[in-house]
Amino acid sequence: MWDGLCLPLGTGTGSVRALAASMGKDEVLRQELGCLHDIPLYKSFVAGWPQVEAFQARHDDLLIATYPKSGTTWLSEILDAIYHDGDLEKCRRDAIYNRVPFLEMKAPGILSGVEQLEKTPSPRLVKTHLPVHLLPASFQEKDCKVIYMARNAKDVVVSYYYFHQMAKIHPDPGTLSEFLQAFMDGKVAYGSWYKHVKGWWEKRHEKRLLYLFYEDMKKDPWGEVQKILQFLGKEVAEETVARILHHTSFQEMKKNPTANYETMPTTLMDHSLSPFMRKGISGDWANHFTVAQNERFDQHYQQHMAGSDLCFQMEA
Ligand code: A3P
Ligand code: EST
Repeated sequence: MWDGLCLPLGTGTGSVRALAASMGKDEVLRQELGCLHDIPLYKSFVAGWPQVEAFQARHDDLLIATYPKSGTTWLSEILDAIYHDGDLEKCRRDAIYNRVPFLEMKAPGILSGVEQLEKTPSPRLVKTHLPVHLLPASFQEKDCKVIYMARNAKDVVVSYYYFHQMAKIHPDPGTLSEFLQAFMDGKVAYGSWYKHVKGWWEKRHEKRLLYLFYEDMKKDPWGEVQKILQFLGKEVAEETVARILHHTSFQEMKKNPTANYETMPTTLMDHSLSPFMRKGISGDWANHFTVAQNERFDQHYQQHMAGSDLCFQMEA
């Protein structure tokens, strides 16, 4: 199956749906996770790991690193718009998952992230959810810039729960209570949120790493985009920044088929179960956690964040 026909999942590719239907979806749908070193991960991604480990980064690659459901797509859309100087036609040239290839992505019948990246001209934007200790060596060797975006654990776990329902590569998440336990135990794809956010936080003083927070981006998108521009060494006119912020607002991205993942085959992502662009707010966890769940989560959180100066805004 790995040698099967390989095509990018494009927005305008009529064959994609037929391909998805015929590609042996049972091989990826609702499977147990495999294991990549110390983290649980989709078995198909684990199978593609040798190519990821050997990936050749280029000096002018920009890596977008996140724990899943932390605003990856939002940050990707912002960066693609910055890279195209706010030209929105160019931003609509393809789906976000093709404009910003997903490094470790591998699934039967479609181009892997590495294969997509090899075909992408520089300067490339690269998406990853890998924890810092599993990053392929060439990103360090080539001294690539990295933007990490973190989001508070409670909103991540709720968003991840809905994502498990709609993105069928994930195992069945069960009840929210069961999923909360799996998340706290690090038994979800990409492993422990705590280790992920803290691992990248330890690198925050490196000159070529910018550590951002979803909650700051919600509260002050203008200020956060200025931080990004300064980090990239780019100057952009104020009206261009305003256009980029409008284009990347939740409401605009939700209705934009090149940003909202609706071009993915429904066999892989079923937006009728939960849309990819779900709520886009901070503090939604409070609509989902019971008082008892919140107390248990807080206790666990304090144990696992003890001694760290990494702080999150949990409230809206
Ligand atoms: P919710 O499920 O809480 O709504 P990722 O891209 O890392 O998978 O993250 C997805 C989360 O980011 C989802 O959170 C999604 O709604 C939110 N998101 C996507 N675009 C956004 C935007 N423009 N503004 C705010 N949140 C956004
Ligand atoms: C999309 C966004 C994301 O942040 C993580 C993942 C993990 C699994 C991915 C899915 C996704 C997009 C759709 C797939 C899936 C693996 C197979 C499927 O084709 C790429």
